[in-house]
Amino acid sequence: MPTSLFDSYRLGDITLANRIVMAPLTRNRAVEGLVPSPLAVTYYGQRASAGLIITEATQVSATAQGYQDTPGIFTEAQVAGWKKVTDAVHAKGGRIFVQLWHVGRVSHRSLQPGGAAPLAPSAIRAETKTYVNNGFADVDEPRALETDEIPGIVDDFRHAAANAIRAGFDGVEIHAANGYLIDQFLRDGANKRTDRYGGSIENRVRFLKEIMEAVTAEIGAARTGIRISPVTPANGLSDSDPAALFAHVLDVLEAIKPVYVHIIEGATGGPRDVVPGFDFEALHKRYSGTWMVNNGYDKALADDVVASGKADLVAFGKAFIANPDAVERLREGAAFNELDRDTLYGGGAKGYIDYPALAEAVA
Ligand code: 8OZ
Repeated sequence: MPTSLFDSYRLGDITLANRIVMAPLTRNRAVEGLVPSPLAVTYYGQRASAGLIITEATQVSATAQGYQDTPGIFTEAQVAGWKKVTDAVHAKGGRIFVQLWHVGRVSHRSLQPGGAAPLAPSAIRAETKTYVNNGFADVDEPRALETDEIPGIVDDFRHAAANAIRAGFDGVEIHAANGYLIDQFLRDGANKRTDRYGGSIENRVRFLKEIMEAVTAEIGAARTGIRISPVTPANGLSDSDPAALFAHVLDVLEAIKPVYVHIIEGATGGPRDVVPGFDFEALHKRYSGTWMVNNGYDKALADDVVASGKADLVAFGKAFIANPDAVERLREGAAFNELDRDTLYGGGAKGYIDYPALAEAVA
C-alpha cells in the first residue's frame, strides 16, 4: 500500500494523526495587547482534525509587527491567550505549532514603538502595502539594523520560542518566507550590507542560521520547523540567484536538522509555475528530514506527492479557512465550502468561526 494522506506521521517526538497540515494564515483578529481573541480559541479548536495546525504568523517582539491586529507571543498576556488555544486543540487530540515572525521592513511607523522606522537589513523601502488603520497603506522606509543590534533580534526569536513552549505549543515554525525579515536578509535585492550579514550567500544566510541555532538550543530541534519560499515574489523581494541561495540554505538546515522544512512551491497563494522549471526536487535532495510542501494542492496532487514519497506532509491554506473539517472532506472527496475573501483579514466571527462542517451543511 502506498503511503496515504490519512496515515499517521511521527514528527520529532509527537505523532500526527494524518499528513494534512493547516498552513499559517494571517487573520488580523487579535484583541487588546495583541492577544489572540477568544474567537481564536474556537477557530483553532474547530480545525483540530488537521494532523498539525500551524498558527497565523505571530510577533516575537513589538518591532516585529507589520499589520493591524496580528498577535504576539512576547508578553505574559499573549502567552496566557495562546495557552487557551493550545488547550482547545489538544483537548480534541490535535497538534499545534506557532509560527514566529518578524516583518522587518514590511511595516508602518504607526505600528512601531514610538513611531520609529521599521527595521531591515538595509534602508530600502519595499514596493508593497500593509494593512493599518482599517485600510491599505504603503510600507514605510526602514532603518538598517546596526550589526550589534542583530543578536538582540536573534534573542527575541529564542525568547518567543521559550514562551511558545510555556503556552503549550508542540513546537514553533520560524517564518523565513514571503519577504519578511529573515527573507530580507537572504536576498541580495533587499540586503546590501557590508558586514558579516551581507554580501556573499554565506553571509546573507547567517541571520537565519543564528536564529535556527538559538531556537533549537532553547527548545530542541525536534520542536523547531522552518518555512521558506524560494521563488515567491511576495512583498517586493528579489534575488539574483535563488537556486544557489537556497541550496546553501538547505545545506545549513541539514546541519541543524529542524524537525521539518516547509516549502512554498511557487508564488505564495498564487501560481505554482511562477518561475518555470525551478528545481524544488534539487533542494529536497539536500535535506534528509521531514519535507512539508504547500501551495495550490488539491486532493489528487496531495495524494500523489505523499504516495510517491516526494513529500511527507502537505499544508493547505484556503481549504482550512473555509472548512473546519477540511480533513474529513478530503477523506470523503467532498466539496469544500466557498471562501469569502471579504472576511479574510480583520473583523469578528463572520467568515472565521461560522463556516459549516459537512454534517451541519447537509443538515
Ligand atoms: C497575508 C496577509 C498578511 C500577512 C505571509 C504572514 O504572507 C503573511 C501574510 C499573509 O506569510
